[in-house]
Amino acid sequence: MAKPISLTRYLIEQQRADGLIPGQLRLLLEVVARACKGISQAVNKGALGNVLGSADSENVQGEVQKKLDIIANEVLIEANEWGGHLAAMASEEMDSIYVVPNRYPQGEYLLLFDPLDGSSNIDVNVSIGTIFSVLKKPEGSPGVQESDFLQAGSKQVAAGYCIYGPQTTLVLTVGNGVAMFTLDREQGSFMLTQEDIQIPADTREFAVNMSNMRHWDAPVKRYIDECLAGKDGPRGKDFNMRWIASMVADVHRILMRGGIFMYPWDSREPEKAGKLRLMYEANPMSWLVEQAGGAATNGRQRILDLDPTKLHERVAVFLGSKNEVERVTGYHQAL
Ligand code: AHM
Ligand code: MG
Repeated sequence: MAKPISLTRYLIEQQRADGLIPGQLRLLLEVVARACKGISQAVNKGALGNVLGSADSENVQGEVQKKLDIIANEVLIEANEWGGHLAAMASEEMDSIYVVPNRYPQGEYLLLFDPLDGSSNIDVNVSIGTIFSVLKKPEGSPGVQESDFLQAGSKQVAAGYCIYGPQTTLVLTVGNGVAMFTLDREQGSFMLTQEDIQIPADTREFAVNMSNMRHWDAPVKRYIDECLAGKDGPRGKDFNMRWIASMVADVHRILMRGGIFMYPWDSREPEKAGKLRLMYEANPMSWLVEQAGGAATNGRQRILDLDPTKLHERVAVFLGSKNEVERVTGYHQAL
């Protein structure tokens, strides 16, 4: 059997092979992975660590924060602020950007994260995760502004997530495919367990919160109606449904066996956006999915081409198996 490869060794080999990972970025990814290990420990302790339940606070979106939302946010900031690789961070759980304090050296990267995705699953012992995205600070601008973060997803230099499930697994791209690392708890290291992950272009499985159906736009209703019609309908095949309500877990399943994930805009939203956040959720997941041969759109356009106008922008999301994403996108464009 081949010798197991640690995340550290994988990143060093990538750095040597194609220069996609400069030294500072490698350090950044190692630090993010270390922070995820810390979050994983807190998640595993659950009630024994007094980490379950709500805190007495709301985030900028007006959502009640869970204790673990806050703990995960702090772990990521504390791990990343002193290493000299970052200029600033932005998080789903913070109103504005967090500039690296000037007692530490400033690096050239920007880190964005959803520290604890799937918050509604924390207290019920269902998989949750951390999603992250890395951008380069635009050259020539002094200091760091929020506007430095407003870059299209196609500008990401690294993206990934860590899922805290039956295993703790880190999934990563730096632009040359998707690799998966499983946490070896005895060693305390992430070990490479799958490389070059590919999403099949066709699928018989969709993931969407069906309880919102009456609020959807016509193209989404049409797509789901046709799936539900099964083998006697226009699609000529039966479909299965899964909805974990943790984007990390739903996207992880799609990376492992295909499927389409949808969080469409619905008519209760005044802006034509969805629930999910462009910078912390949609962009990193879309890049991972595209790197695995899948597709990701907001129903009309490729997500990675969208120019963000604000940090906490929301977006409709359709991602996963290419032919299904193209089909539902085509239904929107045909309107
Ligand atoms: P969160 O970041 O506050 O946890 O919210 C995002 C989550 C996604 O992980 C998941 O796909 C979605 O919200 C589930 O929403 P719903 O409860 O409406 O089904
Ligand atoms: Mg989230």
